[in-house]
Amino acid sequence: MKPSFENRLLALHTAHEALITRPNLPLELGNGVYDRYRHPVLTAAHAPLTWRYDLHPTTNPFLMERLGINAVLNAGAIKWQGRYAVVARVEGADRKSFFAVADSANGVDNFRFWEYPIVLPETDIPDTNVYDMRLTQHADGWIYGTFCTERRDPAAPAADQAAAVARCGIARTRDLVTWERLADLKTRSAQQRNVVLHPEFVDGQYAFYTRPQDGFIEAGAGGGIGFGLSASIEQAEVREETLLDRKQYHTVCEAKNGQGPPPLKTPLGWLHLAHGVRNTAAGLRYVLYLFLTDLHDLTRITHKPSGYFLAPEGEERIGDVSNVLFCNGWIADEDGRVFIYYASSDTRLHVATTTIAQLLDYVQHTPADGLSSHATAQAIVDLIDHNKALEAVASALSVSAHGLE
Ligand code: M1P
Repeated sequence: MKPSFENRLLALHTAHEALITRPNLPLELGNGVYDRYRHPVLTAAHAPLTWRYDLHPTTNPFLMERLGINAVLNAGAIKWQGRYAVVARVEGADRKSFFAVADSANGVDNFRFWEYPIVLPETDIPDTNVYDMRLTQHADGWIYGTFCTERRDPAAPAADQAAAVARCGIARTRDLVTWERLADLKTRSAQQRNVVLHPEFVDGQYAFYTRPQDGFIEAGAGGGIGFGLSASIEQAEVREETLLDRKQYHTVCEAKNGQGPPPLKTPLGWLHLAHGVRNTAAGLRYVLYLFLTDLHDLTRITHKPSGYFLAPEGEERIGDVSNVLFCNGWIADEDGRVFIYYASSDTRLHVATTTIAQLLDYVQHTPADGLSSHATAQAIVDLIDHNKALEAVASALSVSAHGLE
């Protein structure tokens, strides 16, 4: 027998609450750099029932889902009123993404969406799709969101309904509820994605990490993560971009790369998290990597470990766009703990936790990419020899300790 409307509503509500309040524990052992967690922190199923269902028996007697949610992914993040808040990219079944705030007391579980999603104001040229907001608590007192705004390419022929133009949209808020939309960022590049506002003024100007690209998918001649200044934020314009981190042959960012969240200021420099992309027979593979830039010369990389820091594992490998990790939000607590919010395969959002001390150790002491198989094998030989030297010291110490007995 079909359950009554009331019973089905109760069952839906019970399942939703159980999902949202499910504890999330770190996976055992880990790699010493960060801890992964057992469950994602946000999925499509976390979207409130009120967003998806008409809950009135007269207008929805079957209690069917009216507005499906397809995925919850790439989220900006910020510590907000003592809680861990993310502005997630929520993608409807209709393929349109929008932003919505969810927060949690401990940063690893019990994330709950706020009652309403954000209805972002538009510019004179309405966005078709907006996504991947980076949140920057700026020295000027505002919280800025920089995100990708996508519109159909006006030059594309009618037969081509896939060609799009991606630009950087900018909005600001003081409470994560009311947002003021500013003009889109102007740069020389035909397209921009993954644009991030630096949290401090640089030479009295607003500073942006950019990712110039020729086409909608291909970065093309846009050689990597760029950096540039703008006198205004209301009419932001970066006239000159300096390449900060280039894409490079046979590395994890051979095809393209992009800045993740705003960098974290540490005593040793600005700590950056970025994504690197390479092409494979199975399609693009997105992984996350770290690097450190000089505290004063923001375009100078001082440390860059080889390879990836975080790559898709297990169920993370599978989703709407498989083999993808993407991160545009992290939170550093005053006690040094760091919460990294990363999405897997354009489908769900996870957390990994670590500390500034671990991340700095990782960036300082992981060898840089030697750019050849020979160099990689040699780095392992060096590590083995280092460990053998320690063994020799340990056994010498043990011999002399026994000798003293
Ligand atoms: O599908 C993977 C990612 O692709 C784009 O990132 P990038 O511009 O670096 O290629 C974005 O659409 C991102 O949202 C998505 O996760």
